[in-house]
Amino acid sequence: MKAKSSPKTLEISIREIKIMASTCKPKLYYFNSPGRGEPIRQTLVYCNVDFEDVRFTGEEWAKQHKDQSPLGMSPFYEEGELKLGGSIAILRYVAEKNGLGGSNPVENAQLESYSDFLFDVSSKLYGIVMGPEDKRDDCRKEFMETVPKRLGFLENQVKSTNFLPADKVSYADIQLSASFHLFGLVGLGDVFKDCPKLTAIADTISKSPQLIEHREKTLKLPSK
Ligand SMILES: N[C@@H](CCC(=O)N[C@@H](CS)C(=O)NCC(=O)O)C(=O)O
Repeated sequence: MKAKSSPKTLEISIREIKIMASTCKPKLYYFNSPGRGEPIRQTLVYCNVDFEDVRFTGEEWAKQHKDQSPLGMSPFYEEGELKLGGSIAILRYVAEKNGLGGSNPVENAQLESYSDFLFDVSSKLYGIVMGPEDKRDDCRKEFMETVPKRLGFLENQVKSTNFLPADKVSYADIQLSASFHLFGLVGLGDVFKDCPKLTAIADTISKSPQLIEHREKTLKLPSK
């Protein structure tokens, strides 16, 4: 019979994983498109984290990466022995590690809810840029009809603070700024026109020199 690990052994191995995770160059795996990977990329870039931005095609995903990912989905993240799947979990992890998480359980919960909201809203872009050609105009129309109202709810969440949801930059602000930039790139920036507070946050984040460089280098206007 195999010997069970003692609590002490377990404790050491968890500590070792933590040490390895803190010293290894992280790798973020996602398709060569913005999608659910982009807020994580931009958070890492904003925090000047030296990471490997592993990008692939659909074919490469199926052949090489799907089985390598912890939950069979993309994005996924590696840092030493740590393998993490799920875009919100990865985003939250890299943000907390780099000082962009919440300061207490309430802020943590608020951040996660805003992050989830922003992933949902941004997913409405897929039909417009990647859907069947003959359906794209309808998707665009639906986007313009529904997204401004949804963003209005988030706008109302920004009370007297400068950022989401407090006075210091968080990963939800980076994600907001990434969406704001992307919507603008595909000619949908008008959805923010009645959201002055969200626009101000996005503008502040977008001034980061490393984000400007990353966006210029990696985000191209999708061809129609
Ligand atoms: N809830 C997951 C959803 C991930 C997801 O749907 N990923 C898609 C790409 S955006 C994917 O991996 N598709 C390929 C597959 O399922 O094999 C997350 O947020 O990470």
